[in-house]
Amino acid sequence: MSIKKPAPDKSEMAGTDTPDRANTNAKLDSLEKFRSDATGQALRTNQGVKIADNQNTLKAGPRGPSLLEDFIMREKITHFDHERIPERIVHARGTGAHGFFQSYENHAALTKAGFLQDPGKKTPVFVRFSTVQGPRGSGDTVRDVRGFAVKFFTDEGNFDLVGNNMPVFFIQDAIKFPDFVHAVKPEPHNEIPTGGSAHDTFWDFVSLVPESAHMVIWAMSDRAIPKSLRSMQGFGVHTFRLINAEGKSRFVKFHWRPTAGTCSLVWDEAQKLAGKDTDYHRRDLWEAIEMGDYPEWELGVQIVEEENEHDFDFDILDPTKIIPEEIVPITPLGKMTLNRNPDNFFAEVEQVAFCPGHIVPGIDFSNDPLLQGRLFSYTDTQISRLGGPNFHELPINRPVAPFHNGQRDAQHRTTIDKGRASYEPNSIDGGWPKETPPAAQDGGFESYPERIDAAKIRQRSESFSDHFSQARLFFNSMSEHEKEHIIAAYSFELGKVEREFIRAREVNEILANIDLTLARRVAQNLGLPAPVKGTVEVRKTSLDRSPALSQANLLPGNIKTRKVAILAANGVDGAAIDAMKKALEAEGAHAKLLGPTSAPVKTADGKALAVDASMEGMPSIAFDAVFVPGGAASVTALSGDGVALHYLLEAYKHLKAIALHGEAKQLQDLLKLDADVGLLQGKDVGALTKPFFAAIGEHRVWAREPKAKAIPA
Ligand code: HDE
Repeated sequence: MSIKKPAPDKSEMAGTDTPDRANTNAKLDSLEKFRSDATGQALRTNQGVKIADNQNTLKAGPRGPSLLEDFIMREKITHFDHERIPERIVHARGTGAHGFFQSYENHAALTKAGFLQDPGKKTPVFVRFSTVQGPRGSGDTVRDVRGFAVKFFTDEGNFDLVGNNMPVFFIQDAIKFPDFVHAVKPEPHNEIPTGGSAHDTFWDFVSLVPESAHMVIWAMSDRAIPKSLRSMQGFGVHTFRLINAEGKSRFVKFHWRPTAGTCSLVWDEAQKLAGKDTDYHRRDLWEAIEMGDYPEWELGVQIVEEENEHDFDFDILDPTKIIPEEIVPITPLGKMTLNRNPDNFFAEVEQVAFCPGHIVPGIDFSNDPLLQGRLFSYTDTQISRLGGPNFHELPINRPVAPFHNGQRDAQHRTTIDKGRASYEPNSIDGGWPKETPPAAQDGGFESYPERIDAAKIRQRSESFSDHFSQARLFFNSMSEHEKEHIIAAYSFELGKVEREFIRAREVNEILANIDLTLARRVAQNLGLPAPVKGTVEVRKTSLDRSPALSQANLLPGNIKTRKVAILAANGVDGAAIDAMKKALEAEGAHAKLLGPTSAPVKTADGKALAVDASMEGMPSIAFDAVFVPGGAASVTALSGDGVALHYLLEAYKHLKAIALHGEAKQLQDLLKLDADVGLLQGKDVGALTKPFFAAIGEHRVWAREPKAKAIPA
């Protein structure tokens, strides 16, 4: 007996829905925001042929072999077999969003770049954030540098600002990049570790390469575990040039400053999140945009006049150096807002192709040897990653400015070029397309005519030789808790290094040259002898501290978009929930009601409240703060619920603000937690909100940290 294709479920056929099913479908329909273009369309092959049966391969009889002639099955499987493309060699894990950039004013005095001139103009952008070390599927919250790549679709062509969330880099010359990346990537014999630098090859390399010292201390700081992609600064890293219509060039460093402030996770939280929610950063960005909490960054530049190029005690071409903001303040240029999630991750986030060489008239490169090498690398890598030189035709990469030239053919060409002249000059197509002299209105790109008079030589400039002063400046500029985190991070990472000589080299030849206390504390944690002095002489520099480097000074002064968990069980005080929710909403913050399970909880006065999730489903690590409303029965239930107690202990350990209302004070006694500026209790929700919100606004209760260490992880 042959087995027939099952008859379609009648309830799925239009017009035959049961009333219940029809209701559910209508509801799901109205929820579906990411609708396919194929809605209402017949299933067809890539050749446009309608498909009658998508369930069964063509076979010689119901139990017989499959037939090669089944072009429908072969087309489908062949396409599937080739669905993956090579992931990025670095920055493979990432996510992206669309938005726009708007200039604050006309910056024509600084640059002729059009998108920085008309304040009324909204230039579309696409941003991709990434980690560096891990593969596509690795965790978001690992200790790593974050990529911060912005594509501006300007009327004069694409400008890519391909930066990071740290202002310096590990190496000074591009020729060292493959060595650095081989050292930091998972080790070649066993492909371990995924998404981290706590392993021998990384520390072997950086302990042998002192120019990495400054970047490594940034990577051991809280900057490497950002709270969200929305709370990261971005940096162009290299020195660039801005050039105005008169041809005047100035050196600049690009900065992105999030209006939501800059802050980080704590280490235990970051590690747990990497397991409990691999997509934590990706999800946060996605949800913020869906909710209308559009993330914003201010773009600014530090400007150095040409004649002041050599005025610093470092070389502005050296990518391992910052220009401290206290020496050259940031001039704000405009604001970027991200307001639209991608429609398709692969087509947009995966296929977007950035390149520092994508610049527009009014912007130019400096001679930073790392930047110079990058100008070659990015286009080259896209050719193997995206399968040929036509990646600029992919929708996410296409400039809004039209492109016409004599480039033709190659893999994946989608433009149908017309005409016979694919060369220039020509006379048979009227000479088109033609060059535009730079001096003309909307003139063509012109490189800055920098005078070069030098020997062809392989040599590092002597002005690049101070590797420790700025690492020391960074450490000295940290608040006490940030310093402790840095010591803990070096100790953790080096503790994972198997070879003791590598640990010792990092401590004695790198850390001891940055700061002896740092070196000694790390040595102590590793059981190594304390270094007595550094191996290189300390250089005198013009600045000892740069407060702009400490995240303690970078908070926004509000609690906008912060997330608060409300823990409740049956018998909860419903009015307290309402009051807290209202107060949070008024500040632009968000609350989620969590119960022991996903079932609704009953208030003391008998109302059923739908919960957003169970406490297990949305752990404390996904929130900035916790509120426990009163209600005797609810608090008694939570007191006997291990998940609820762990919730509070964990939030306490991660230094989050906790407000206990009414009877919920019992939980503090039960868990033996000392009240502090962020662990508050009170009978009146109205009175609780002020100190509670102030504590949330401080991001974390740093003063609690020594005590929190005693709480089991
Ligand atoms: Fe990259 N880098 N990089 N890099 N980089 C890549 O290009 C490279 C460097 C950065 O979201 C690759 O398309 C070299 C500094 C970001 O798609 C590759 C050198 C900075 C992204 C490449 C550097 C960056 C990349 C891999 C040393 C901060 C992700 C895939 C000379 C200013 C872009 C790709 C995205 C990606 C090469 C150093 C930022 C291989 C040779 C410094 C944000 O071309």
